[in-house]
Amino acid sequence: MFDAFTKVVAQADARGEFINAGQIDALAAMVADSNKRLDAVNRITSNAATIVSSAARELFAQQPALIAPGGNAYTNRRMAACLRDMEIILRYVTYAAFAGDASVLEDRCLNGLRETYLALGVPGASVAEGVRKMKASAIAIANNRNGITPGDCASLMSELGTYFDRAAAAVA
Ligand code: PEB
Repeated sequence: MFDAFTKVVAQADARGEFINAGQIDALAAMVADSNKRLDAVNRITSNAATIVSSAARELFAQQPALIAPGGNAYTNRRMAACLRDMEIILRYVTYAAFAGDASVLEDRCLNGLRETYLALGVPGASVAEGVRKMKASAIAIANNRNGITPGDCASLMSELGTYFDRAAAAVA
């Protein structure tokens, strides 16, 4: 598991090189904006239940077969497993955003997840759609400018988006 710093160290070491100026600039920019990153992680974390439940509600409204008899989320047990899976994925996305690196998400959550879903008969494309719905609401919450001094969060929000995109792509 890497963060943005240890990733740069590992890459430099693999080449036997010193850390170059471009890498230092990129990390310096990340540090300069770190309050935004921590705020965004805090906002998503404190709204996790809302993000999961509203994404799930939208998913089931759009794909009602999932919760009809015979659907993969039918029965309370499978519904609970589904909500839990969405929460797990969101939790790892917040770790990746916190660390500024996707490796924790890739290694501990997404690795093998497609195969797990195939074996269980969980429809990966539907999970991916749920992840995209969480992406929309998490970014809306993290990027909400009401009541704060608005700054430029464009690159942070697009970085955040890439973690959701990785999760969706891993299971679709
Ligand atoms: C992954 N999900 C399920 C299982 C596992 C995971 C390992 C099997 C064991 C169990 O039921 O607990 N676990 C989960 C995960 C990590 C992990 C992400 C990462 C570290 O350890 N069904 C749907 C929806 C979707 C869904 C599309 C969006 O119709 C999910 C939610 N996952 C779902 C369901 C099950 C499941 C299990 C319904 C239960 C399947 C079953 O038992 O038939």
